[in-house]
Amino acid sequence: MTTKTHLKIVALAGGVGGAKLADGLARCLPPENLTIIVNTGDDFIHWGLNISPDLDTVCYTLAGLANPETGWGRREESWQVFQQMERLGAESWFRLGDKDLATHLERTRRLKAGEPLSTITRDFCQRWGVEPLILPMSDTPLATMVQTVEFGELAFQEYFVHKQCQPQVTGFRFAGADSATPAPGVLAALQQADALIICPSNPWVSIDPILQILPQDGSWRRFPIVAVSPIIGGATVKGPAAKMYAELGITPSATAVAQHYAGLLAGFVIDAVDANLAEEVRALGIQPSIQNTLMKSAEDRERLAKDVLNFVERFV
Ligand code: FO1
Repeated sequence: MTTKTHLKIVALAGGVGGAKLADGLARCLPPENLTIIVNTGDDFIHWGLNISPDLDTVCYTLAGLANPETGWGRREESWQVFQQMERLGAESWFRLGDKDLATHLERTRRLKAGEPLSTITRDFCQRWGVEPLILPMSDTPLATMVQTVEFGELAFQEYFVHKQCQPQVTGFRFAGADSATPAPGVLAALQQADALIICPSNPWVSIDPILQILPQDGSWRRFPIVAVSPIIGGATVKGPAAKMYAELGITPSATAVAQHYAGLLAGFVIDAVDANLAEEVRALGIQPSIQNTLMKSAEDRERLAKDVLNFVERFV
C-alpha cells in the first residue's frame, strides 16, 4: 500500500521513542507536510546553560547526528569538557558531550540576546539540514514536576537523570501551565493539519505537557488523532512510563495508554504482541491497528511511519 503524501501531518513527540517515529515520518512525507511539536517540559538550566533535551533528541535524530546507543546526545561524541568540569568539582550527574555542548552554548547565547527558542531551533535545523518544521511546544517556560513519595516534588531531570527514575511517583504538575503559551507556528500548524499523530512517547511527562499548552477548550482538535502505544507487552522499550503507571495504581498496558488519551483518539496503534488488547481498545470507542511497533533500525522507523500513515488515511 502506498502513502498518500498530500496529507498534512502534525506529530507530537517527546524523547527517544517519539524522535524515532518522527524520523520515520520525515522519511515518508514531503518536508512541507510535516510539523513536529516537541515537549519542552524537561528543559532546565545546567552549568548555566539552557538544555532542551527532547528538542535536541528530535533534531539530532532527524539530522542523523544522534547517538545510536543512548538515543540522546551526539554520535561520535567526545567528553573532554565534561572530564575537566568534573575535575573542577562541577555537577556531573548530567553528562554533556563536547559536540552537544556547542548546541547549548550557542542556544544560551542567543536566548540571552532575546531570540525565542522557536527561532533558534528553526535556524539550527536549517544548519543541520533538517527539513520538516520542528517546533518547541512553547517559547515560554512550562516545567514538568514529578511528585514522589521519598522526595516530594522534583524537577524532571532531578527525577529522571539524577535520581534515575527510582523515586515512587504519586503525580505530576506542570509549573507555569497557566501562563505558558504555544510557540509561534504551533496553532497555525494545527489549523492546517489533516491529522495529528501522537508518537510513542511517555504520555505523562512527554505528551501531557504539550496537551497542557494547547487551548483547553479543545478548539484545536478539528482532525482525527491517532496515537502509537509506547507500552509493548506491559513494558516500555525505554524510559519509566510503565513504572509510572504501576506506581499510580494503573496496570501498565497499551489499553491503559488508550484510556489515558480517551476522548482524543480516533485510532490507536498497538504492537502485535498486544493483539489480544484490540477489543479492549475498541470498547473505548477507539479503532485499534495492530502493527510491529519496535523501531530498531531506520527501516523499522520508516515501515512503522508508513503503517501509521496508512491507518490515519482511514479517518481523513
Ligand atoms: N539522560 C541520562 O540518563 N543521563 C544523562 O547524563 C543525560 C544527558 C543528556 C544531555 C543532553 C540531552 O539532550 C539529553 C540528555 N539525557 C541524559 C537524556 C534526557 O535527559 C532524557 O532522555 C529526556 O529528558 C527524557 O525524554
